[in-house]
Amino acid sequence: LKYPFEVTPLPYPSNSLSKVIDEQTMNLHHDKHHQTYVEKLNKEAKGKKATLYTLIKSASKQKEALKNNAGGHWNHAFFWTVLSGNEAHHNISPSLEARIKKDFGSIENFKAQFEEAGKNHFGSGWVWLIINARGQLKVTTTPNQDNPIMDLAKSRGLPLLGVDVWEHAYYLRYQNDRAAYLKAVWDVVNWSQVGRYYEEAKAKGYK
Ligand code: MN3
Repeated sequence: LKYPFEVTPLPYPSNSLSKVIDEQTMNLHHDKHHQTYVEKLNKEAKGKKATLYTLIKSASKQKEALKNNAGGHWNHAFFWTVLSGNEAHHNISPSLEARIKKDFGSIENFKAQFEEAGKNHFGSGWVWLIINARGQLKVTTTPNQDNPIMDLAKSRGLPLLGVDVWEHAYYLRYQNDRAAYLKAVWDVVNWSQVGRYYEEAKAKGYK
């Protein structure tokens, strides 16, 4: 992805996650919030030839506004792909399940750690499942629109799953109850896609 950047349509109807995330939230989130990050990113990135991934990876060298909006674009584009209302996408692949059990003890422990990290993250940000350069799965959070690919992240690696914990992601239905949103979101995680990101990361040497 390079300048000019654009928001692609959601990969599913905006009401298809409604058992967990209501249609209005999805429409506002995709059509307004994500769109605004992309518009601001295009102002900041005008004339630059670098890919979105390169801009993000070198975040510490970028202007604050470019970093924030590049992260906003990457994070949201990623987020849409790791959600699905389709039950055919809700099973964890055997290889990823085995890895999660190895690194977290059990799926339940992993989910509890992920929810706890997201709940305790102060202010706006994201909670992630990443695979780091040593091939370990880790749960981490990032502030604002930072992400674990950025060179300035406290815990770096490739994201396999990311959940937006900005209030705009959950406020209409869950109000201030971020914990309830995080507990509910498992019902719409696209584990098929998360499993593909895991296989892609292994193919890149993260194992
Ligand atoms: Mn958001």
